[in-house]
Amino acid sequence: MITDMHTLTKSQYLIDLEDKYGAHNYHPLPVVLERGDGVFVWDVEGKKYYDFLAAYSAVNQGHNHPKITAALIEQVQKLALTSRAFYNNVLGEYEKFITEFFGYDKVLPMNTGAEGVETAMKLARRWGYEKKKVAENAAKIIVCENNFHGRTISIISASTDPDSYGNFGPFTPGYIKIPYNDTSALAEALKDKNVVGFLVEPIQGEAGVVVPDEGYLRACAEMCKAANVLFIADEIQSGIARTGKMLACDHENVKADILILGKALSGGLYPVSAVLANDEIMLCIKPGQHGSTYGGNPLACKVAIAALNVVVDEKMAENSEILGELLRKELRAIKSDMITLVRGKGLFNAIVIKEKNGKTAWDVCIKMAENGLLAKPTHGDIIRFAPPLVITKEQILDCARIIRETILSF
Ligand code: IF1
Repeated sequence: MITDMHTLTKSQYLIDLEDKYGAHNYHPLPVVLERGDGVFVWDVEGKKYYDFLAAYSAVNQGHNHPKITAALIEQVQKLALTSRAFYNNVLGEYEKFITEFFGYDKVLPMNTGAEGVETAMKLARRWGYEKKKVAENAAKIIVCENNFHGRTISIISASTDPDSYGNFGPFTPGYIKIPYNDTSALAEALKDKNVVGFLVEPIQGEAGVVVPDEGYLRACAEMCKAANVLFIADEIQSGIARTGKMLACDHENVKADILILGKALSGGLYPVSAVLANDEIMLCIKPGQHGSTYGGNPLACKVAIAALNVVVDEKMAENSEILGELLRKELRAIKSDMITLVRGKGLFNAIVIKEKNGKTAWDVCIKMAENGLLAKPTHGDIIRFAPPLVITKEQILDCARIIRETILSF
């Protein structure tokens, strides 16, 4: 029953609207946001919060970054969408910019991260048939347990999380699932001559910011090369300066054969994803064999150029590196048996919470929200901390104080 707005708080009224008229595919924290600016967001009651989730690392550049919004506003008043039936004056410039930015021959532009992952998988299979001469429909892709690559049927077919794949069968075949951070398991899987690709998150985000051992990515890349298998990096969440380098793979000087970007590629202003690869792989897809209505639209291109430029101009990777170290030091100094683990790289961090007096990670997030900091649990006991990369040292220390005071209040 929707009571009129006057008898309920505005937040509750809007929560009730979503409950009645929206699919129940999320369980959000009971906070109704209305405005964002940089590291801050405000709810409909005017309460101000630090945003420590940054839309799962889509808002690395801070909410409504002026240079990205300016690029969006300027282009939207000229030409937003042509489809790829025709050329336009922006796409080629963007393609040149982003391929030179990351060092690849070509880019295939898409919109959401999942579309980028699907595109990468199609490229790997096509390369497998045309270049590696794998028998038709026999191509396999190695993935890691506890991965998260998106929500489409073929992507959840690669998932080991029942919440992702449960009751959505039948599933797409052609995956080999191995433990993450385990090079011997990869070596074993690479013996299968039908393997065309190894799809991996350089740091597993949804799993709870799981950082693999030093050298894991380099070893995997070398093993894939030796086995003539494509190393496919899903940097949709770990990329764009989140971990203290432009790409998480940069920490080990690994260059993926196929690089998948999304989220902060647009700074949260517009859905933009991209798949980058060299000609030997990219040219396996011919005209009319893949695409999307909005893929590579002029608006997305201008937003992405601005979003990448501000990351470099404002040294966001360096800031992420330095302040990530500081945040972990502050979190590790909290004297509480509720925090059993602090882990991360750059400003991509998580803490593991041990239930105390019946209080869980969810209760901690509710209390942090009351204290002015927004974060959300993943997999029950893990709280991800991923603020916009424009955050300052003073703000990080203020946030660490809020987290500390909240934890110690239980
Ligand atoms: C939700 C998770 C994070 C991603 C990686 C591909 C995608 C994602 C490494 C797909 C998307 C989002 C999806 C969103 C919440 C969020 C999420 F909790 F779902 F798993 F960040 F960890 N690869 N992650 O993290 O990109 O299609 O969403 O643009 O589905 O709840 P997308």
